[in-house]
This record gives sequence, structure tokens and C-alpha cells, in this order.
Amino acid sequence: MSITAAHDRVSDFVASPRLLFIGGRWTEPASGRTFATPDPATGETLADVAEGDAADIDRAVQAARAAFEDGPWSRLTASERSRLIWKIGDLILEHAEEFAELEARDNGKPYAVALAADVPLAADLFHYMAGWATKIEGNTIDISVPYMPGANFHSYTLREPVGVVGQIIPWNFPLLMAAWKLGPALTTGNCVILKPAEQTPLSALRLAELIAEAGVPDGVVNVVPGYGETAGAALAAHPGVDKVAFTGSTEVGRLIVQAAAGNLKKVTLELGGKSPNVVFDDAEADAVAGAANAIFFNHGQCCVAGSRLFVHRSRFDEVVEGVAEIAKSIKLGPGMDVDTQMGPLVSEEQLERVTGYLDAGLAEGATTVVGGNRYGDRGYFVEPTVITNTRSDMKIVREEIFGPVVVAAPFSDLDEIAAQANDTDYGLGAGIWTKDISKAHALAKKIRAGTVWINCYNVFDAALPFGGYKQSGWGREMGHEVLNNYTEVKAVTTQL
Ligand code: TXE
Repeated sequence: MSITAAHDRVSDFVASPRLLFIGGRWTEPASGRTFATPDPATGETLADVAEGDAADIDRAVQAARAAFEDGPWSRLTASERSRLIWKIGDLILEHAEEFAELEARDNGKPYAVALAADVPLAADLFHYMAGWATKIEGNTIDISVPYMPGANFHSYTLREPVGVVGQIIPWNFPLLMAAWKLGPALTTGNCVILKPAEQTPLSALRLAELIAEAGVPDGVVNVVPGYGETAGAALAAHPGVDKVAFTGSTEVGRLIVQAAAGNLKKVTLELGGKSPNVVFDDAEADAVAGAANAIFFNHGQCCVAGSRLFVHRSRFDEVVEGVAEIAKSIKLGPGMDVDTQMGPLVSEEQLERVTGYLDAGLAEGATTVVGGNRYGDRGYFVEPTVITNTRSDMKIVREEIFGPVVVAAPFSDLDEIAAQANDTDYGLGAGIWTKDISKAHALAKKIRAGTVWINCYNVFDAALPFGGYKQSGWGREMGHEVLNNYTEVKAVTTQL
């Protein structure tokens, strides 16, 4: 599709209030209310969106339950399911420019980045997951029961869908997070209620249209935008939901666990991070650009952002200056401007949160090497920032900032750096830069994190499991690991 045609479609899409997608139909919210999703580059309203709440979540759960129990979905063969899921991936690629524009305008990220990364990664996730639909297998198990001597049995396991799944996603990669959640749920035969983030509901609503176009039966995927405290909380607590999958803050992750306790629904969580990125003395020169990319990609609004940079003492000044030079050269602007390299943060709330951390860092005695301020007075821009002279007990070192802000500290040896890297409540990602492969793998083993990148950062693939140790979450997304989180195991035993 041409960029102009995609632009016209997006303009049409945002021109009228978007409704809820329940049971295969565009549905008015029970409350009749809408909320505005702003363009973060200007703060002006981009579109009005129906505000789902508990009543709508309840309708969506009923639609999903009906589709799961009675609909054609459960009668499809794995191969038929696979083809539908593959088709979703194809349709995303066919509409790539449209999705890139929706992401750039709703989230603020540069259009070129959305087109090169978010959109193809989302399509690839569906294509990868489509392949698994036909490969979900149980085992045969040889048993000998001590209190039934001589008896013969035939035992096997089945992997079955969990059922109705609630999925709550954040705003940093709106389309990609929807894909990470929907792909595995569908390939394993579940039905879903997806609640996108209130800051960025548009691409998930457009995706719902394409999912219907692909031929996924009504009620299998329902998309209900709304606020976290109302729609999100209702979904997490709903007794008709068998599993909830959440990506967002650690604070809300704890609320999800509490809400899920009512009917003991299964829970998977992908939460915050404060990932260490370690540059050794023998690192190649590209470690500097790597360290900048680790923190500045997506404006630092990445759960795996390399927000704690540790550099060997002998290279500290050189690397910090190099990252600061890159920070200075980054062109900030609206996501739709062609020369923009970094867009605004997603919302005024995030702007306040991030600048609040910058103030806290200064107050605690840290030094700002570059950046440190809001950029401009319109939209939610923050300067790419490098901070040194920190202590491990400072707020900016311990807490997730979720903005383009890196704290840098020197280290001297391998044992010290492993302890420093692990000195966090989180355990999502880590980076290691060195030419010495033994040292790299020794440290990779010591780091308590779900992903470790060596001589690279922010490398994602649908085949790689992703998730956190410690307070970064429960369970894994992507790869075949995720299939376990969307299936129940049934052991069947026959006496022969
Ligand atoms: O997250 P929330 P926010 C971190 C990051 C960021 C901070 C706050 O540090 O600065 O969280 O961001 C829904 N019951 N991450 O406030 O509130 C909400 O509607 C059920 C890390 O935006 O956790 C949205 O759909 N749902 C992160 C989703 O949760 C609730 C990505 C995430 O919002 C709810 C985003 C409730 N009580 C933020 N309250 C990552 N891991 O990538 C909110 N929600």
C-alpha cells in the first residue's frame, strides 16, 4: 500500500470514535462514554475511543466463553487454525504503512522505526506462532504403580487450551505487545479479551479488524479499550476468565496477582526492569553505539532498556563521552517527521515521571553529563540524558525510569561487576561487551536475568523466550516456552 493511501486510511480511522470489538461486532460501550487518545508530539486529541468498563468486560468474557465452548473455533483442526494465524501476519504486512503511522501518531515513536521494527516483528510473531499450532504435543508415559503389581497401563498427556484469557498490554510497543499476547493464545486454541493501554488503543483496534478479515471466528478475539483501574481491573478479577497475561508496571503486576486470586486464574507477568549493560576494557569500539542504543531505543521506554551502564574503569571516560556525544546528536521531533530519531514520551504522566527522576538524581548529588531536561514546551519530549557520580542506593539507580536516561558507573573486575549487575530487584535483560568470549559467558551465567545479549542489545526474535527473573515477572513470552503458559496438561491413564 502506498504511504498516501495508508495515510488516508489512518485519517478515516481516527476521524470517528472507535468502538469496542466484542463478539465480532463493533459495539457501543455500556456507559456511552469515550476517552481521548492524544498525539504525544502536541498533546492534542488524535482520536476518541469508546471507554470500556466492567460491564463491557463482562460482555466480552461471555462472547469469548461462547466462542470457546460452542463456536466453530474449538472444532477447527490445528492446521486450519495455523492458516488463520498465518493470514493475520500477512495482513499486518499488507497494511504495514498504516500500522506504522498509527504507532507513530498514537505512541510518538518515529514512523521509520515502527515500519522497520514494530510492524515486521508483529507480523513475524504471528507467522512463527502459526507454525506451532500443528506441533502442540503430549507424551506417552510408561508407568508402574507400586500398589497394583502386574497391572498394565497406557498413559499419555494432552495439551489443551487454558480457555478464556484476559490480556492487558502497555503502550510502549502497542501493536507488537498485542501480537506477543494474541499469537500464542490463538495458536494454542484459546479465546481472548485484549485490553490495550488507554494511551495507545488504536493499532489493537485496527488489528481486530484484520483478525476478523483473516477469518478468525466471532468472539475468539475481543478488544476492549479502557482504563486500567476499571476495564483492566475488571478483566483481572473476572471469575469467567481462566488466565490473565499482563505486561506493565511491577506495581500493577502485584494488583493483578491479587485480583486473580479470587478464582485462582493462571497468571503470567512481564514487568519492569533496570537492566545492566556491561562494557569491559577489551570491548570493540561499537560498544559505545551499542550502549547508546540500549538506552535510547524507543526513547528508553523499553522494559529491557540498558539503563544501568557499567564501564571498566580504564575506558569509563571514553565510553561515557561517546554515549553523551550520541545523545547530543539525536534529533528529537514528532514521530511523523522524516528526520526524527527520537519522538516524545507517550504521555504527560510519563513526562512528569521521567523529569521527576531527573530532579531526584540532581537532588541526590548525581552529575548530568548531557541532557537532563524536558525538550521544548509542546508535546512530551525529554532530552537524551547521561548521568554519572551515582551511588547504588539512589532512586535513579534503583527504580525504572522508562525514559531516555542512563546512569553510568565504573567497575574493576568480574566478581565485582556480577554483584553490581545483580544489585537490583529486577531481572529482565543484560548486555555484555567484550572480545573475550570466556569472560562473556562466565558473566552471562552469573547474571540473574531472562535475557543476556553479548556484543549486541535489543535483539528480539519470535523464537527467543522472553521474560524476567525476580520482580520482572512470571513466565516467558515467545519461543516455544510460551506455549506452556497457554495450555493445561491432562494426564490420561487406561488400564489394559
Ligand atoms: O503502567 P501500568 P503505566 C512501567 C514503567 C512506567 C510505569 C508506569 O516504569 O514508567 O510502568 O506506566 C493497565 N488492573 N511500565 O502507568 O499502569 C493499563 O491500563 C489491571 C513497564 O502506563 O502498569 C495498561 O493497559 N490493569 C512496562 C497496562 O496496565 C491495569 C510497560 C500498563 O499500565 C491496572 C509499561 C489495574 N489496576 C509501563 N492499572 C513493561 N514491562 O514493558 C493499570 N492497568
